[in-house]
Amino acid sequence: MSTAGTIPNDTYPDRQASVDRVVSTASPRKRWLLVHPRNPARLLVEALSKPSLPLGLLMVATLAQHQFAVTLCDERIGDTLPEDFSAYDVVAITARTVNVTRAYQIADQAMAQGRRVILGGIHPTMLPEEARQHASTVVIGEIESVWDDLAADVQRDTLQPIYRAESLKPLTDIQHADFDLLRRPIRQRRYASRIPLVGTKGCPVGCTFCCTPQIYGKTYRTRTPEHIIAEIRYHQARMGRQKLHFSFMDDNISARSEFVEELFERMIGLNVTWNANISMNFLQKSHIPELARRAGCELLNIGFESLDPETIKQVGKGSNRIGMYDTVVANVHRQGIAIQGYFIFGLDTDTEASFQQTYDFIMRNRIDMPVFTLATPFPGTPWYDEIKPRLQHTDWDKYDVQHSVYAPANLDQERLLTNYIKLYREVFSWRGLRHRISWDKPAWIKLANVGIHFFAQGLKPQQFI
Ligand code: B12
Ligand code: SF4
Repeated sequence: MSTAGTIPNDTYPDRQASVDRVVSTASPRKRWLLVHPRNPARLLVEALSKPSLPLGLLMVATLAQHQFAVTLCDERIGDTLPEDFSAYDVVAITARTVNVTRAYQIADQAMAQGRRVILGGIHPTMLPEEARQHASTVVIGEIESVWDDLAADVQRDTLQPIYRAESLKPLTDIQHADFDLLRRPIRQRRYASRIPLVGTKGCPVGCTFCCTPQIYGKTYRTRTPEHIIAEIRYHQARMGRQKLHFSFMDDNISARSEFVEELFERMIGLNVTWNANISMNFLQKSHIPELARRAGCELLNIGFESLDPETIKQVGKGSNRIGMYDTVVANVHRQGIAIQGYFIFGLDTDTEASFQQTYDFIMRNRIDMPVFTLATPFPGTPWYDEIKPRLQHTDWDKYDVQHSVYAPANLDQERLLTNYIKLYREVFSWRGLRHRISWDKPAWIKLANVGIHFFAQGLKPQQFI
């Protein structure tokens, strides 16, 4: 288990000078600036709550702090980047597709000032050649699997252009993030309160639009329940209270049922609440939601995606059985657990009827927190290769699942967007809210629904293009 918890003095750059003076014979530690770039526009997910804690970047910092002086800069919470990067030897930047243009701006600026620039995260993993044009080095995949080589090369100044994890480390060998790196509680308060936690990585389902199978293949790795519970207790000790809210960052927590059942059993009595992405087929067994509730589950995130069997087939989501949707919802709701249901629009199989089917399903089943997304072909996925000749642009700022970037086969973009907005307005109308939301659900779900009600009133088709 990690010894995370103590921060070497040199994580504080302002204290570094005195440390360097004392240890005058040793060569000074190289300094890393770790950057989370801002998103181009306020994402809906961030308009309704504060930005989520940057777990990927924290994992990098957790490893780096043992050998280097690290400073975190998260533009999403208002941190300002220096104009002059000369205080740092390495500028390491995380990027998803939606913020990669900003990441490249920062990388170009740091490169122009002669800094070593390392790009990592989902987008550089999917398009390493593109990322290479802006950086000294690109890390493909998770940092833990390449760290030893990368760190040694930084020390010797022999950085290679690409580091690719040849084999993935067992998750039991990966230490959890050191949250003391956030330094002050005040900094932590600028993030959403849910604490990110990882139980598993990967997903065997293999949907064609998803990046996960490209990053991890169909490998599915789990930590042990003991590891996860020890991490929960680490947070309880750090925060000085038992009652905490966690968010599992897992792609799909349920791909190995013996693991997840044991985990839920062991979590009973910890006095925490949590949410997680979960496959709907796993919830067909009614004892699972019951176990989840006893373990503190407050909300499950379920990718229903579509009510059309053709669409489910097209995206390769073999875990979804449309005939079972209603049963799954009933099983979850019977336990008082709320559902965040994801629905995707704009695939080639979609027609105007898809919107009505989704509306009927949501209202009939009183889905607590529906999330609508526009089908976005992310580079590196099989579906991206298929759609590529039809893409209207690759302005990555707009690859945020709230922009239409190609015209689907059976709907022109105007009809797609008109129906999309209509669905938003109806599902989030006051009538829709009264019908769907049972008032015993957590306050934040009600508030988020009210927030989206107002957001939906102002929607215009142009903002989705
Ligand atoms: C949990 C999750 C969320 C959560 C939390 C997000 C967060 N802040 O972390 C929520 C629900 C908020 C969310 C929102 C969104 N998400 Co999301 N999300 C995920 C999910 C399932 C796990 C992410 C995670 O935390 N993994 C665990 C951490 C430890 O891993 P990591 O971040 O990848 O970091 C590791 C490596 O990438 C690498 N690394 C990362 N950064 C760096 C930097 C350097 C310098 C180096 C060397 C290495 C390195 O090392 C890290 C440690 O191993 C992923 C799927 C996936 N497997 O990536 C989708 C995923 C990242 N999300 C995706 C999308 C599209 C979104 C949204 C745009 C969608 C929306 N509905 O609005 C928003 C964008 C939010 C934002 N601000 O960027 C896509 C991104 C596709 C892309 N190409 O960019 C993914 C890949 C899912 C998919 N459809 O394929 N998401
Ligand atoms: S089930 Fe979810 S995580 Fe798994 S491949 Fe499909 S979209 Fe990705």
